[in-house]
Amino acid sequence: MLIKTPDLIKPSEITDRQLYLNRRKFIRAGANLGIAGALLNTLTISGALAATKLSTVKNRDYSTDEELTPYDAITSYNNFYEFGTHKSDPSENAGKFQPQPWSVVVDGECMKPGTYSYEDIINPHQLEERIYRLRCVEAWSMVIPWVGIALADVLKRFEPTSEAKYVAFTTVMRPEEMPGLRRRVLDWPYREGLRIDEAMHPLTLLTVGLYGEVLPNQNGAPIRLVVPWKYGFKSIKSIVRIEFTRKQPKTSWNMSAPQEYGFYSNVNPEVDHPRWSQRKERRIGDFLKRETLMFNGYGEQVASLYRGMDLRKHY
Ligand SMILES: Nc1nc2c(c(=O)[nH]1)N[C@H]1C(S)=C(S)[C@@H](COP(=O)(O)O)O[C@H]1N2
Ligand SMILES: [Mo]
Repeated sequence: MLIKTPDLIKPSEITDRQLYLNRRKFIRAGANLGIAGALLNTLTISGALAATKLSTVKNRDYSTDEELTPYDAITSYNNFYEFGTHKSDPSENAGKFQPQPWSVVVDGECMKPGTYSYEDIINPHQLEERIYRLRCVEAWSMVIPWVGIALADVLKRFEPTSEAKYVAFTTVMRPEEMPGLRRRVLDWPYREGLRIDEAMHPLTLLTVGLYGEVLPNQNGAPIRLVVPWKYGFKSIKSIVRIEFTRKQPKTSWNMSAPQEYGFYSNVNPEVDHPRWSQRKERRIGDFLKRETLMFNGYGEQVASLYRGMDLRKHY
């Protein structure tokens, strides 16, 4: 099987792959224009390294069939404040970031705490493709073909105890590679958390790729969370710590503006953000707005998690 992580690729191969991708792009363009491949060798190698292909099985049960947001939009219109607060900052500033080698500290209420490498956590044979809607709290949305593993399958291996009521996640903090950390727009490191049943829900994905290739740095390489029924900020990027806790953990946006961002942050068109409505959203690429769906359209699967809870209070 042809699965490689970036640290296993020799520089010679990277060059070949970049050339291959450039050629593929060029051939596509050339085919339309009716020109031959004679110019191919003059192409220059530029830009970020090409991504590595991942072999996956598509999970149709957990995929929407809506039109995919183009790769270029998903990878150039980002929120990743460690690289800057403008949507174009992450793709422009994340080139220095080193996502390999990688390790994650697992601690708190579990029987198997420790420091685990990327390879310990991600079994390439378990990778699935899942096409999810992502709804940002800023009222835009995308449809993204993620590659990942159900978070539950990863967490179970650490054997959480009965005291594990929540799971807390932390993003890496590398000022040398992440220029956005210089400004204290948030109380770094970026932190997020889920209740244990949310973390164990089969829709919750530990994500390592998109469009069948490893995650670009700006999308949270090498490991990020994706929780499709919650606002995008719950989907924490570049995770270096997973802690099982008894108490509800602190989360970055809640600490920064508690009246605007709650712990749950389920997509909810009925509960406005104090400064704007959440009733509608603009799908990136669309002209007209569309209605936002309760739980981002995943209500059938997740509504039962919140039975009996006042979702205006627990926003
Ligand atoms: N560490 C970290 N994770 C983060 C963010 C961030 O600024 N830092 N932004 C969040 C927000 S607001 C959104 S909408 C999604 C965006 O993910 P994408 O850029 O892959 O679309 O990432 C989330 N995860
Ligand atoms: Mo967001």
